[in-house]
Amino acid sequence: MLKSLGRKIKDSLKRTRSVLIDPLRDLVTGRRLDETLIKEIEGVLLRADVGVQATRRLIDGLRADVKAGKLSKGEDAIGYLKRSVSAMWPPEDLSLNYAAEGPTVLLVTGVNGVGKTTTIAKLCHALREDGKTVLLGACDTFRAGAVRQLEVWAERMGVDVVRGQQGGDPAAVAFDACAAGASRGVDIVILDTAGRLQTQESLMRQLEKIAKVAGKSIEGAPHETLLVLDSTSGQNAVAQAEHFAKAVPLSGLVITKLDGTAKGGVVIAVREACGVPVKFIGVGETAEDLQPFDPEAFVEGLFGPAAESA
Ligand SMILES: Nc1nc2c(ncn2[C@@H]2O[C@H](COP(=O)(O)OP(=O)(O)OP(=O)(O)O)[C@@H](O)[C@H]2O)c(=O)[nH]1
Ligand SMILES: [Mg+2]
Repeated sequence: MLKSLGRKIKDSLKRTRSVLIDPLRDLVTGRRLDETLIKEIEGVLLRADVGVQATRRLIDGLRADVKAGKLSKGEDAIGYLKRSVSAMWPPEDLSLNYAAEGPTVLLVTGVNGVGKTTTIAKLCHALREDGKTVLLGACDTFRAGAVRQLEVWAERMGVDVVRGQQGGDPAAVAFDACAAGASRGVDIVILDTAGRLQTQESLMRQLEKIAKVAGKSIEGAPHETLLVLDSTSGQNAVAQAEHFAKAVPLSGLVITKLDGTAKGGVVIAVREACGVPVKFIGVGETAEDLQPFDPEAFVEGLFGPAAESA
């Protein structure tokens, strides 16, 4: 499902490149890789939202390689960063985890406005292109207009939505959606949920309940619990990933809005902070603007030479 398009990824990282690789190149060109330069590189990484933890590890490694005589020119730092960031994603399966039998249930969560519903529409689009049948569960019974928003996408895509009462129990909608998915024999059930802050205890418990109830309806569900993070929120996204991962077992992350931000370095920060794999990235507002996370294309997009303007 979904082919990674290096150019689309690179294009979406344009603004991030302007605070990361562009200033790095300006800094290192023709200079010796000494402590002054290392400190300046550290400053660029921090400003580009790579995060304190990842930056520290990368800079310590850089310093060690310089001490060991492996690197000496300023330009060497770029190759080092590219290699070290690549090594953060050893080969792992980043595709969706499908149920062995019966519908696969995807639970989508995250804080308010990060792009959950839009991501569901994009996933739905990609799955439909793949010939899969999809049913949506409108478990955001909280926000007025949330169900309608999902229904508008669903109509465009030609898929059905299971809904409940406004203000009703979202877990009940999850149960009904899974049950309907099983009885209709659909391939995928995707559950949309209301935005919740990671610090809202009762809402985090509600999320646990939604997951549990889905599992009562379909064995092994949810087969994927995807946390959606908005890249424009920078280091706050890291805190969200850490907190949600403690509340529910997450199987994947979706990092949205990379197209409009200079904070794409946050993908590195999130990776360093929690082991949950980034499975998809959002690179725009239309149904086609979802990309599978491709570490190689991502690192090339961040640190590689500029895209040709074709
Ligand atoms: N540029 C850009 N905008 C996006 C992306 N993903 C989502 N958006 C926009 O972000 C806004 C919020 O998206 P929603 O999908 O409603 O977010 P949500 O998490 O469901 O919001 P709540 O249900 O209110 O918590 C919308 O205007 C989307 O068009 C993306 O990858 N890129
Ligand atoms: Mg929503």
